Amino acid sequence: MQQDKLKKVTEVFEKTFGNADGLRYFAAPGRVNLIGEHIDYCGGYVFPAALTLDTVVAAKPNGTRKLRMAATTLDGIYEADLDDIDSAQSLKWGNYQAGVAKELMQAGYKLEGLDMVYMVTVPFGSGLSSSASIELVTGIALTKIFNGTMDNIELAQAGQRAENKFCGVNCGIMDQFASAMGKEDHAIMLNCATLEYQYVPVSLGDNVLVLANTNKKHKLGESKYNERRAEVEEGLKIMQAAEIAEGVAPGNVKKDLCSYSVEDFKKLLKYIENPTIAKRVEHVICENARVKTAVDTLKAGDLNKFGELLREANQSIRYLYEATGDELDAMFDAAQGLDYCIGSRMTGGGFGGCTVNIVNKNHIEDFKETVGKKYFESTGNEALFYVCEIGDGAREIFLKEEIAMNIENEELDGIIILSDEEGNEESFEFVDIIEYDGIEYAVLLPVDENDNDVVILQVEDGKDGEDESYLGVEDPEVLKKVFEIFKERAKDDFEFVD
Ligand code: GAF
Repeated sequence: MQQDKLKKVTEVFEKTFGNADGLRYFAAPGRVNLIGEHIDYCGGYVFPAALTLDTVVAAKPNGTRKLRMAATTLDGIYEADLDDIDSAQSLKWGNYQAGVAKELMQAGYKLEGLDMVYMVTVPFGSGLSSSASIELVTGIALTKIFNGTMDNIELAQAGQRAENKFCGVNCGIMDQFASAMGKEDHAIMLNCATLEYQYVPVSLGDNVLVLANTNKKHKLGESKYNERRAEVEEGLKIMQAAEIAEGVAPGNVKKDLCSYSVEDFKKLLKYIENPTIAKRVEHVICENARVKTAVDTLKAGDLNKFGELLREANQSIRYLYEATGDELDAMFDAAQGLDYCIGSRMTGGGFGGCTVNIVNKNHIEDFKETVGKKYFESTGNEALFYVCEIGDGAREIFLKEEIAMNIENEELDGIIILSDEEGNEESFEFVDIIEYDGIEYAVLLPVDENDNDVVILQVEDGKDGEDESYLGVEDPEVLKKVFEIFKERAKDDFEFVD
């Protein structure tokens, strides 16, 4: 639960930096990519979703010129001097944050020193973008605290630049975009050439997504990631030269590998002499086409076909792009032939990390046991499994606090008079109880027809015979969600105006 994470970062903040008054809290998620691998840097379509595994930060200005960073799972404080930010490049932990700070300063932000405590629940090196979640949470904390105006897409771009320039990983935009723009229960179909995107509900019927972690750490900088990028850049040059050889004017050649269709590829393949480059190009162009089909298939609810496309995508990244490795291959193989798993593929940068699997919800334990056992037999490694929940993108989070109020009717029915801190009273009518995320919320509508205020209160069960109590809800995300559920339920009884 998010509230537990806030409690934890607050405790560590107090121990590490002292007084926690005025702390602000931010969160940014990791991501799973459902399909469209290694094509974000080729102008392709990708289909990631944000996870509820995330990085949460508690932050507060410290009156110095230093970013002082601690983490709930690390000892010590890591410092980055805003006036000598490049020296933070050598930090073992904290360099992603410093890279983002540098990008923001270059964009004109007047940053000041900040004390920050991080809690990262995205497993490191698992291919689930812990680094993007750290970049985005740092970006949103710095911009919100120092009165910034960057929107989440600009923050994603700043995060990507930080990773490319400061941390030396030549990644595309997918991970940062998913972390910035994720939406609960939806995946994002993103055109990486234009950054146009659409949210697509991940409706899997009786199935859930299960992530299977190989426990083989994938570290992009040390992997063959940059080598693959260089290979596809060479592939693009060859395709462009091939177009010219076929009579296209030099100014009219395509700018991205993903602008070529599968038919273009078949026609121009004869110009690619190096078989390795030919395989890389084939993966990129066919994967891009596959994403579009997969998204249509998911929208149409054909889950078996969607699962089939996931398997195809895995084999493409395995045999054509060669970005998996023994552990990921063993994990994928272990999930084949199980009638309760209709799709499986590696996800993320590869060379270790996780597979994502579509598993019947009544067979999650069978899946873990069978796949874990087979994987152990092949590799000698223990697998880890997470049932994947799709959450929201980078945001500030607010502590729930008791608001000043006076509920005349303890039972919460009939007319309820609420008064604010100034003693102004208003009459509300209790109309519904909504359950969201395991918590009950009471919805109150104003009695006065000219008043548009809606009150949403969290219902706390009374302990030891005490009456239940009602708390104000400050988290705007929760208020939005509860109100949406209420609107949907009450649409026949009330007229809602925007
Ligand atoms: C990593 C990179 F960071 C992404 O940009 C993307 O290229 C991915 O690998 C492969 O699809 O996560």
